[in-house]
Amino acid sequence: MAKGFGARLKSLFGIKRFDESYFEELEELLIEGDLGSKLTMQISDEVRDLVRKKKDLTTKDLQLLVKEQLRPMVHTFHPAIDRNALNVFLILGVNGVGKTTTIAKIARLYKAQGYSVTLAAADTFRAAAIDQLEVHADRLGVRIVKQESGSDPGAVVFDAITSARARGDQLLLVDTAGRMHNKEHLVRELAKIDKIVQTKGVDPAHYKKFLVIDSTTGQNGLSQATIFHQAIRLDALILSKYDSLAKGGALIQIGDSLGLPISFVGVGEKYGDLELFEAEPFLDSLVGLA
Ligand SMILES: Nc1nc2c(ncn2[C@@H]2O[C@H](COP(=O)(O)OP(=O)(O)OP(=O)(O)O)[C@@H](O)[C@H]2O)c(=O)[nH]1
Ligand SMILES: [Mg+2]
Repeated sequence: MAKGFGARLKSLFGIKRFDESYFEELEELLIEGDLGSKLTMQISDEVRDLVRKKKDLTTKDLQLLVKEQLRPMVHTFHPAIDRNALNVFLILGVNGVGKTTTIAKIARLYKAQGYSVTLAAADTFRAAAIDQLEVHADRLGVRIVKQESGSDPGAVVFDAITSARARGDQLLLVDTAGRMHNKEHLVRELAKIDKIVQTKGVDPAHYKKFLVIDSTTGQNGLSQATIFHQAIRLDALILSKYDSLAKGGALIQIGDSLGLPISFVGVGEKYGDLELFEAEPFLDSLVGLA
């Protein structure tokens, strides 16, 4: 959903001629906004209802109505870190979505809160991926555990957990590959990493799996997310590149279809460009209220 969606919704709501073409235009806009046909019809029906019931309907009444329809579909998860244990965050996503950048941002966030953070370079598929993570680790002053490119990502994670524990670290952020020879290979690798974290006895309460979704991805984001969720039960989503043309409707659909909350939002390329996800401002900007 382009940023213009809220503005277009608002201008459509400014029209007071509620004839059939009005509802056609509304439905078209909602579909284009990636809200899906079911939700589109639901919202359109609610608007029809409100138009019948309420005289002197304002633009704001209509924006609030759409927001109320969307609210039950948006959930928030702000991960808490147990200072007395090793917490492991696995960061997943297809290539280029912003995994490595997001890891650096999360590392900075928790380091600033006084936690000791280590990065694990488990994207061993691409040589440059390890170097990229190392550059971030150096700049941020956090430790990195790595092996040679092409080595087994599971072995990197195994070592990283062992050494992070030995040092008494509180947060281990695991970078993973988004690209593999094929989908089956990727799914197998991820399942293996997941198994190793469990075998190492990391308490499920301290182990969270995040899928990074590029906010400019439309409908195919849902099929991507479904593959990851099936391979390795996800805990939450991270929206990256929300400063670009965000597809808000698609993001709502992904979260709702998979029953996943949203944790963080990336709003730029700098380390400080990470926000905790909040439903209210997200929904306000979506319907043009903010
Ligand atoms: N504008 C903007 N750009 C971002 C954001 N997050 C990441 N990027 C950019 O997206 C590009 C890809 O980011 P990476 O962190 O390398 O993505 P990745 O998922 O690790 O990529 P692979 O390792 O190749 O799979 C980089 O140019 C980042 O600067 C964001 O929140 N906003
Ligand atoms: Mg990367």
